[in-house]
Parts: sequence; C-alpha cells; structure tokens
Amino acid sequence: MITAIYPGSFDPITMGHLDIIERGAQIFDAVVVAVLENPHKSALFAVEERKQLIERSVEGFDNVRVETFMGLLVDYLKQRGARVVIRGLRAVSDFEFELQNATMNRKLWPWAETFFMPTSTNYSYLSSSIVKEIAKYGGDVSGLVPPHVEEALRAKYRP
Ligand code: COD
Repeated sequence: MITAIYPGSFDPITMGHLDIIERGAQIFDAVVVAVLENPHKSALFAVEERKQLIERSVEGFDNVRVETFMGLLVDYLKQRGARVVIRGLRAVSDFEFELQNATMNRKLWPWAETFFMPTSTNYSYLSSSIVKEIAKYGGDVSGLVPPHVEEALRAKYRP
C-alpha cells in the first residue's frame, strides 16, 4: 500500500491543487494532503482554516485525508511512515525550485522520492497568490476555487 504525501501551503486551496489531488488519488492507494504550518510566514488563512477548506473540498474522495505539519517535510515523512511526495508542475520555472527541493529532501533522507505531476492545461496559470490578488480587489474567482473557498475569501476581504 503506497501512501503519497501532497505537501503545500494551500493558502487557500485552488482548483489546480484539487486536480492534482484527484489525479494522485487515482494512482496511489492513499493521499495525505499535508498543510505546512509556518510561524515565520504570514498566511491569509490560519492553518486550521486551510485544513478545513481542504477537507470540505475532498469530501468525495475516500482515500484522501488532510493533516498539518511543522518543520521539515522529511521529518514529517519519517513520522508518518511515508516516503512518496507528490508535487505539481505548472511551468519550467516551477521545475527549478521543485528539483532543488526534491534533491535536498533526498540528501536529508535518501528514502524520500518526489513524483511530479504536470498541471492540467486549464489550471497552468493558477496559483493561490493570484486568486488572493483577484479576490482582494473584488474580482471574480469562481471556477478558480471551490465555491466554499470563494465564500471564505469574500469573508476575509469584505467582512
Ligand atoms: N496546477 C498544478 N499544481 C499546482 C497548481 C496548479 N495550478 N498550483 C499549485 N500547484 C502545486 C505546486 O506546484 C505544489 O507542488 C503544490 O501544488 C502546493 O503548492 P503551494 O503553493 O500551496 O505550496 P508550496 O509550494 O508553498 O509548498 C512548499 C512546501 C510547504 C511543500 C515546502 O516549503 C516545504 O516542504 N516546507 C517544509 C520545510 C522543508 O522541509 N523545506 C524543504 C527543504 S529542502
């Protein structure tokens, strides 16, 4: 049984993330979406809010669960007894950063293996940062994030 860990900030989850989760869940026996709690980086949504938004988004998938982690990804992998990491690639620019991380993770713990999944073309332009920028100025983010995330963004920016 292979459990794959899909780590990220997910601030907030987008349709691009969901696409990777859905495709990952068809390949691996189980997928754990691991939300990083980083006290040094300010996020729009608190880690528990991000976790809840993801949980609602993956309600339909039996083999997907959501957890949070702090510190190094490889330490979380060891604790979890997992060695497979999924990462999504949108562009060549993502690849440079991702290759560096994957290589460093293997240096820290040689059992860690990263599997890259290319974005679906519909979502190649999509990131949490772009979604936040649009929502902040009152733009339309429907179709870019699940409806409940759209609502949560509205509540943050236009309470
Ligand atoms: N289509 C496809 N994939 C996408 C899309 C999209 N539209 N948008 C995002 N993705 C992918 C990203 O490429 C990434 O693979 C994943 O979804 C999550 O993205 P983000 O932006 O939410 O998360 P990141 O990239 O900020 O997450 C970084 C980590 C938290 C994984 C990383 O910083 C980490 O592991 N930190 C812990 C400390 C550590 O171990 N550092 C590494 C030392 S080498």
